[in-house]
Amino acid sequence: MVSKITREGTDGIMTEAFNLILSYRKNLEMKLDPMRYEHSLSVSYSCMSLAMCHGCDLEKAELAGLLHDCGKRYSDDIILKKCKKHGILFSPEEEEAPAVLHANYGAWLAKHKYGVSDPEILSAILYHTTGKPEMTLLEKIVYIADYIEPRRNKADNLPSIRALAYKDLDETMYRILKGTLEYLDRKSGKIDPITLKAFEYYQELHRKQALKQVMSSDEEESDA
Ligand code: DGI
Ligand code: FE
Ligand code: FE
Repeated sequence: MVSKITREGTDGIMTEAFNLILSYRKNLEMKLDPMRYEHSLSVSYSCMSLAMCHGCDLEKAELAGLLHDCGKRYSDDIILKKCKKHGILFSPEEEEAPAVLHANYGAWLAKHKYGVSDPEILSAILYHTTGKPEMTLLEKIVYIADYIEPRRNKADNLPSIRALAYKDLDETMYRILKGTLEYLDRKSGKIDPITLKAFEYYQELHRKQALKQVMSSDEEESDA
């Protein structure tokens, strides 16, 4: 038997933030198709587990994860029209890669329809598809949770990426962006320059880290 969610948390405390989460869930369940809604819940929980591991604010992670795909309620064509109608900024390159536009529209909806004013959450929604160089902890958590959430089944290397996500967020960004660019190359998809810049940034971190490891193992050998 499925019991109703009580109006109190398990420890008896019903926070305002949790109330808001429950009302957003109800709204998203009506607006999104069932699998997209399920994915949104799954990303929200994955964000919280990554936030626990990496020391990020749990409430922000939960909310950003839940709303990250709130813009994905229409086809790419309609999303483009909505962006134009509401004066939502997007680049000509984004117009050519319309799969990324639900993030722009989603950040706008989060601000104007869901009343989210926290710039960190809005930015995590805006960059959840492309990534960008020098991402904040919350931005990386949402980007990565979107890829590794338990119901996702997009890539063969998911098990190793999932494990890595709980150890090293920057290296995980590098691995996911590399896979995304290879995927876009295979299907001849237009690459948004910001996706490429994000990849180059995390590739550089990956190289520096690899070099550091070689140097320290050289030092260990010469000490022996
Ligand atoms: O909305 P989701 O399906 O949960 O995931 P998402 O927001 O990461 O969108 C995934 C799609 O976005 C995936 O098919 C790859 C695509 N994508 C990411 N960067 C680019 C891109 N597509 C194009 N055309 N260009 C990009 O730079
Ligand atoms: Fe998305
Ligand atoms: Fe998503």
